[in-house]
Amino acid sequence: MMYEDSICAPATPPVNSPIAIIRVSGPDTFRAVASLFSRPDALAHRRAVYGSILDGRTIVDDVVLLVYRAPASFTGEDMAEIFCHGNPLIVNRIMALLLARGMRVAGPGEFSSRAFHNGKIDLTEAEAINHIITARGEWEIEASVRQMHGSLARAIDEIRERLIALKADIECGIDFAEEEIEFVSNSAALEGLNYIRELVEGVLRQCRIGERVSRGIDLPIVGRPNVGKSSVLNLLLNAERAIVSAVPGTTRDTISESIRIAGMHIRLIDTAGIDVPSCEIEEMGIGLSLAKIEASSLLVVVVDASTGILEEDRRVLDAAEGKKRIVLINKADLVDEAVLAGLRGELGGEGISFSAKTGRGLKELEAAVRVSLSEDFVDQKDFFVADVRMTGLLEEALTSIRRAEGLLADAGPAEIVAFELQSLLDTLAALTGEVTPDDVLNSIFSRFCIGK
Ligand SMILES: Nc1nc2c(ncn2[C@@H]2O[C@H](COP(=O)(O)OP(=O)(O)OP(=O)(O)O)[C@@H](O)[C@H]2O)c(=O)[nH]1
Ligand SMILES: [Mg+2]
Repeated sequence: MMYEDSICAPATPPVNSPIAIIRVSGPDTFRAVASLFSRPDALAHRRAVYGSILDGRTIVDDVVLLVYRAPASFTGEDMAEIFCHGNPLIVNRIMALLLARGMRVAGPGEFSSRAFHNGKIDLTEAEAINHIITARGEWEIEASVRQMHGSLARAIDEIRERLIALKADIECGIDFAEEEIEFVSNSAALEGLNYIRELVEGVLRQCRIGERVSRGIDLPIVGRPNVGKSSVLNLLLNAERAIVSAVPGTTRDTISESIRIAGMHIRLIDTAGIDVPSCEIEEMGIGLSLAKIEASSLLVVVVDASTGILEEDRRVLDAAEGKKRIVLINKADLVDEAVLAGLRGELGGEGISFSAKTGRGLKELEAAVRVSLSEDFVDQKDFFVADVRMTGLLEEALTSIRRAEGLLADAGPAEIVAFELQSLLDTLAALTGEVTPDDVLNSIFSRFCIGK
């Protein structure tokens, strides 16, 4: 698609910084930048040229100007990048000069949208680029970079190729129906389709993992009242985030904060102590705590070394049964080593001697979190970053595969099977954006930053 208008936008935030970048894209790019640059003749494809931006005879700033000739640019159009000094006043002034030359300020994601329409990237790659910018953990960045290089696009391609071949086989059977030659047996077709379903399920699973990773892994800190849960949270955050007091039942609501452990974005959740409630508010808080235990796959259970393991602690440990849990024997500073060893024995050898007061055990806790997470994610580091639209389409694809499987199993008419496979192909095409309505595309790209 050729766009007739040209767009420009700062690609860096409006703050004082050493350098800021202004991007320009569209057919008027070269004419516009050449007209405000001191060395227009030096400009050449992908060559960084040092010179001045001029407003008439006034020098606005000295910059490095880089131009890209279509189609060898991010958007696939003629493009320029102006590297000026990072003062928003300078950026605004250069922007004004560009606007005076007939450019328009780009909307959010408009550069990426042009790259998409010009066939430079598909939607899975566009999504990945956006994720590289917003990711909050190294793993997410790694996966996003792979996807920008086409990991998800290739996975979908493989599925489509198999599907096209299968559909062709089935259609062949339709064409030659009178001749009573069976081109593909129902059972062979079913087998082929089963395999395709497994591939789609695999992609969906990898997208779900990506979703979990980018949302952040929930890590609730649970336990009986007053064992030091809020103190543990504060220690991990290195901030006085939650109220700590000697009064049991201090925390009544859940408090969540983000941290990073082992390259993963984690949402630590402080919870109300689990006990027999003495009022309605406490009861609600305890309800929330139990819900957090239920919803999480990994938990930190805190017990109090100075009081020992009580009946209430057992109840919490039981509620966490079947979950991965890290037990902290907190307030280790108040007891001696023999007591700690005894408590660990009572817990069946489990438990890290911990003190939210002295920081003892912090390294072990982080290591334990790291180990649990890598057990969960080690084989799955190659997840995909997908938005709800993509996971929705994958679910739709699965439904349609199951329908086709049912038809094949019942030896249904080949025409209907082929029809079902075609609708499946259309769904897959929507994933990469080949057949995606404009309003959907607009809403996708509007989530991107301006200048991206
Ligand atoms: N000596 C010592 N005291 C601690 C330690 N951790 C917490 N405390 C004290 O234990 C008391 C309870 O701490 P909190 O962090 O409020 O406990 P909590 O589990 O969040 O309590 P609730 O919110 O009421 O369920 C406070 O007086 C803390 O100062 C520790 O490691 N050593
Ligand atoms: Mg608390």
